[in-house]
Amino acid sequence: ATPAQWRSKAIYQVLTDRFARTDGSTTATCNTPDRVYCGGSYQGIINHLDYIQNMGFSAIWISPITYNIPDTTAYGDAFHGYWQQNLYELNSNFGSGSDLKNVATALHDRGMYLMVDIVVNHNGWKGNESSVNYSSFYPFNQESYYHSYCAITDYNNQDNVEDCWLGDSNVELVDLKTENSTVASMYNTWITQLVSNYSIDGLRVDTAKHVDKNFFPEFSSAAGVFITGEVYDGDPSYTCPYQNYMDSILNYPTYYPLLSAFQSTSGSISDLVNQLNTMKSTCKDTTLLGSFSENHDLPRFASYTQDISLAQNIIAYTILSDGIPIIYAGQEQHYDGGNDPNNREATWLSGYNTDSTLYKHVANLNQIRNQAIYKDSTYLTYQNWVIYSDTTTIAMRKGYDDKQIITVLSNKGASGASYTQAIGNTGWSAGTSVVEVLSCTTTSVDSSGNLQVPMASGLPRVYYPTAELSGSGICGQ
Ligand code: ABC
Ligand code: CA
Repeated sequence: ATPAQWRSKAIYQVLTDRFARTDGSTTATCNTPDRVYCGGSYQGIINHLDYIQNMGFSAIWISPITYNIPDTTAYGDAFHGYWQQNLYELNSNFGSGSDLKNVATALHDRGMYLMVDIVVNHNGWKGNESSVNYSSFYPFNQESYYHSYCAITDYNNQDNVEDCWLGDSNVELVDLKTENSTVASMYNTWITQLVSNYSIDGLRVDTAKHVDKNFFPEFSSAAGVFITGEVYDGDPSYTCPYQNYMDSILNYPTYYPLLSAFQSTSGSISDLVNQLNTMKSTCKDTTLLGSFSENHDLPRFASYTQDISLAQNIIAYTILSDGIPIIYAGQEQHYDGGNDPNNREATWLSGYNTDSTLYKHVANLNQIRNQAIYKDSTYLTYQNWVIYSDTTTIAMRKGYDDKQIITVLSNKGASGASYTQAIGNTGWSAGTSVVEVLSCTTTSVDSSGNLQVPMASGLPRVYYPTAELSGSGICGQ
């Protein structure tokens, strides 16, 4: 699928090993510090697509599918999939090739997309750099395909970041010469086949900042589908240029001020506002970036604060700002694991609770976004802008006249007071009837053109025109 097609999607991220088991168990042990395979599978994903789709998602991102280090290392098993060894074989822990094809078919039958995580920077090796047996890798089975050993020691030196190795003596991430034309063309051949064999709609490229930028244009055309790259860096001037080499990147620069703004009741809203504007002026197209507030490498939001209102606000920002929203499995259950490996909890242990506060919240937010897209697809390319902010509030508009969503967020937290916040610049004229879709309250824009927003308990408020809701099922319309 193309970038334009992906722009309208909302992605649910799963580590295949941790989302759902074939046997449907909701009690099977998965002790995250053990870092072992817990039994999640492709068939498990297929069996739980209702859980995902009923939350409003239209795509899933699964962890890497290829053959990995087969044995247990000092960092446990390769359950996450990032220790690839053979590009042309699958990791059988998750099921067979036909199971994987069935995932794509099941998704496509629902109009949903499949995004697969891939690794082109390295192969995984159990042990230190001098013990690597290059002939055990495939197809990169000779030392000459790889950079000679050096550890990444200086993230300010891009040559060091690209040419040296990630990992350590427990598990080395043996670094490919992606700048070499033979290596690049072998990767291109592989990705063309992989996308075709498994009917893949999009790719998440791991460790993109460790690969030379010039590798990506040809690789992207060989893939023929949308690509979002993991450029793990908070600086827009470092990160945004990657969008000139691939369709999209994960929005790490927004992640940090977004987390800071909402992780406590004293977080800085102005830093978030500034970064929103910086991203618009620095990145080629913010409406294609992957927006997230959690992933498998970061501490869960609830590990910083258990405040449920703050969690609802950061999720509302993630889904209703520019870009393709990504929610990491377990976020909807308010999971609170800290750093890797604690942030990789099994989703099944929640019992897939569809009554949880955040499950319903994510569903409501995806539903209003999907409605706005359905009513006017240019909603997606309209760039979100800040119409009001103060030390605890950020209000944003996204969407053209009369089809816009107005989002009002607060970091006052669940014990925040009740008060009325007047918001101007909504684009709505006096008397326009709008619905606050999270509480299903109908209100009218006041005679001076302001929206009088009843704030309470630090909850987010999301407004959409009443006239555009009919037939949607939203708030009983
Ligand atoms: C294993 C163990 C861990 C143990 C570790 C040493 O080894 O499980 O418990 O601590 C996979 C597995 C991991 C595994 C690693 C290594 O492999 O999932 O469990 O850890 O064996 C991607 C994936 C990630 C994956 C890999 C490797 C890459 O999403 O899941 O890990 O294929 C770097 C990479 C990034 C990578 C990330 C984990 O590490 O660039 O691709 N993610 C700075 C650097 C970043 C760096 C980050 C974290 O630190 O700039 O490049 O990411 O180390 C901001 C700055 C940022 C800065 C952050 C911290 O602060 O702007 O630049 O990031 O303000
Ligand atoms: Ca590299």
